[in-house]
Amino acid sequence: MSKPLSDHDKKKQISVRGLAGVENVADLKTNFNRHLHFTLVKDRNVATRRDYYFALAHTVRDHLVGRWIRTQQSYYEKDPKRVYYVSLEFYMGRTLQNTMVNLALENACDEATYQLGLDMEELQEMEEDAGLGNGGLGRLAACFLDSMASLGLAAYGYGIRYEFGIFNQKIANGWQVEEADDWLRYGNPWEKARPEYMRPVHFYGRTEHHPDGVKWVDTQVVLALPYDTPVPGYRNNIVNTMRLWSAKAPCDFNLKDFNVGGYIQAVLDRNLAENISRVLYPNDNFFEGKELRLKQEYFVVAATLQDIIRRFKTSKFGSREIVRTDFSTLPDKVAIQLNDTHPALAIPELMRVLVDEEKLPWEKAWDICVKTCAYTNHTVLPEALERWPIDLFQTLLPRHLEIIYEINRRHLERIASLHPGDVDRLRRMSMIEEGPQKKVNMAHLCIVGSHAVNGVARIHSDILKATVFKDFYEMDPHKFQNKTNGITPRRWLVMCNPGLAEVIAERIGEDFIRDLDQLQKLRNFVNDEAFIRDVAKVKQENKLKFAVHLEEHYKVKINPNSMFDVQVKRIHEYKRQLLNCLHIITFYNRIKKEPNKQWTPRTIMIGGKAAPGYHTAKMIIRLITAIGEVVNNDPVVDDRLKVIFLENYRVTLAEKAIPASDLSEQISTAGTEASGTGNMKFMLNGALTIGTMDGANVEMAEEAGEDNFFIFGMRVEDVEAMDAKGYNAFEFYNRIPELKQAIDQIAGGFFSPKQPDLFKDIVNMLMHHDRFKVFADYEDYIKCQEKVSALYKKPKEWTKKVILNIAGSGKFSSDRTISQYAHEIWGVEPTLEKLAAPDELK
Ligand code: D6G
Repeated sequence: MSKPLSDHDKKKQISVRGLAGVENVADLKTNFNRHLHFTLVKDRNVATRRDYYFALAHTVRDHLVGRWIRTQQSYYEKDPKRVYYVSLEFYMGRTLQNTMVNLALENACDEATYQLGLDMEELQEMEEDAGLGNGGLGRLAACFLDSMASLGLAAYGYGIRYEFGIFNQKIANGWQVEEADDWLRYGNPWEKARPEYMRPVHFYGRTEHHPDGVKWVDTQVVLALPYDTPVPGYRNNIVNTMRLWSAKAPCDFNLKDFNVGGYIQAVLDRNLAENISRVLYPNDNFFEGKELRLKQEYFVVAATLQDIIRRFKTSKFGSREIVRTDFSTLPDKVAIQLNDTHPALAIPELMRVLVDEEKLPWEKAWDICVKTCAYTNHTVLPEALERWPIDLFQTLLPRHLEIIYEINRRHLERIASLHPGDVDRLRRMSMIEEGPQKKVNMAHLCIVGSHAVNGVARIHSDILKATVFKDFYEMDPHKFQNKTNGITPRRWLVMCNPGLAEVIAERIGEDFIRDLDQLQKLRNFVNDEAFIRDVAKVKQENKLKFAVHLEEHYKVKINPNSMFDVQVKRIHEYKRQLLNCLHIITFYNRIKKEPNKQWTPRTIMIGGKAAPGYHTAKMIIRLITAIGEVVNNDPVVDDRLKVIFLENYRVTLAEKAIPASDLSEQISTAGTEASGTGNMKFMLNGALTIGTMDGANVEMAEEAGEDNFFIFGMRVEDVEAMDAKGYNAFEFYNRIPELKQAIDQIAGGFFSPKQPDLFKDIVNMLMHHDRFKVFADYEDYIKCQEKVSALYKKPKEWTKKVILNIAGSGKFSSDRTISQYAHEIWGVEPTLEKLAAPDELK
């Protein structure tokens, strides 16, 4: 009998990890040692594990450089239409493994580090996540960058280089505690500062109206310093740029005025200007009208537009130089995509540049602006919509406020001519909201200033047209589109689940990695015993690996044969982690009532961050940990139910948890989750979904077949009907004994014996003012969970449904999403052609 393969040998056999040619490995080892010596200034006697990570990162980075320079030069040579994806968030996670995957270097690096006596996975664990995002919106931007590079688009991501990303979540005595995310402490090997491209950004001041135009004067200047990060396409030699701006005070900051003796104070005050890029606002789906946030939003837009216009005006490569002065061709050369309203100021800023600086007539500038910009809406929750107080605008951006007023004046004039006398419509559609505090409605500004407005899943785009943006849809129906979100199969399959990628590749080849629709071919294997076995085996291996991580981390004994039932996403009332809690309690009570019944064991995991100022979300975390304390220590339950709160959920933890999950919880109230993208990651990685007909779940069920999807709960129409009638939590509480029991336990201190009224706010909310109608879906959810448990008892049937889900997940590749943006909004052509490898790599 041959001896079992080591982990290292197993990995080597995986073809999707790239070839480990001997020359390649020898070069990698040489370069690794060279970087350890010259870049890290260490040798093997003193090097730490982190030094080795950095040496490997620099070794891999070297392979990007030639391709990066070449790609960017080709854009100057060929002068294609460029796409600018502007976003306040880019939730990138780690970069090393992703780079190795896209450059086919993974096996070679693994072999090289192995020969050097190092464990590559351990080195990878040293990399900090680039956590410059809150959740779905920021991760979507990161997936889009991967797809845009993989599809050969001349695209850029533009955002802010926050010194502190999303906070690190610690759980102390069951409560969330925030820690600052000092991700740059040890340096970032993936970025390149470009001080030579620094740009000024103006704030405050006042406007002067002269016969020859408007001047914005007496402003305060902050410099925007760009840091470039390479974005490699999947094995096509293309490397695009993500450019993040960092705020820098000018050298004469605060020193110009009569401040004799104020030199030291002036230098200390540089912090004030540089605070602009200090920290990411940690709100998901929630608007907080803080001045510093408005500064961030203008900062990224003003710096980015200067770059866009510079590239538009001159395209210089060697002796060839294109100089453009006619701005009417701007929309032929530039597409600007606004990731939510956060970069909405791009619209008035572009108008300011075209009218005040380039001296274009208003009408012409407006036509260019609308043709260039497009807006993606990410939510219909009213508390998330940006509505900035006029006073803030007036002080910080006086010229932009004037421009918005003028845009609005013309907009209202048009409405008035279409609907004479309809004053209420004018009020509803205005960009300026009257009231005790006047506000600018940024969504209205975006719709009017863009040629395309899209939602992020079919149901969401339909809701936009029918409700929040109904008036706008009636006026300009041609603007409204849908672009169902997607995820990159490189990170979310090949990288995080190589075992599954490999068993798929063995059946249908590797082309599915660039063309995910090919997963459909797996339908042919749904009755193939060997394939069913392989898929189930990979899942079991992933679960065992994750169980080790959990046992180390949480000191709980995990039953690896239990169903891994996972809900990971930001903590939010509308996402209804509380409904999950009610199922846990119900399941617990049932086990206690009939301890000898054959229950399907579950390990239920919930993870996610609560915005630091969101009281209810923090209490939900406390409730989950409290339930865990009782359930996990109850000997009657034993290993049939465990409840784990996954601490510090982030991109890197998702990459470990999702491939190990059996059941994906996507249980928001219908009509509230715009799309979701976590849902897609689970589907692609072989979990079944229990979910409501909300967001992209609707299309996922359609692709997988409703028989292979656990759908429950109210549809949007039912929610609307209930709203019309009035939702009454007591009806459900009084009618459903198990629901009553669960609520009474929470309210009576069963899970918080030392502090019986700990959860009074949550209970009060659920009983009296629950906007998201948790109780109304309780009964159907519990019944649906019973079906899930029954199916899990039949492993083969379960895995067949898993296969049909994987086979149906091709639609949810961000390559499909980006191709649709390219054709239907940007007017550019995606390609799977490869760029020639740079000379040194031939
Ligand atoms: C990246 C790579 C570098 C290139 C630069 C171009 O930093 O090789 O020269 O982008 O920047 P722009 O001229 O397009 O701003």
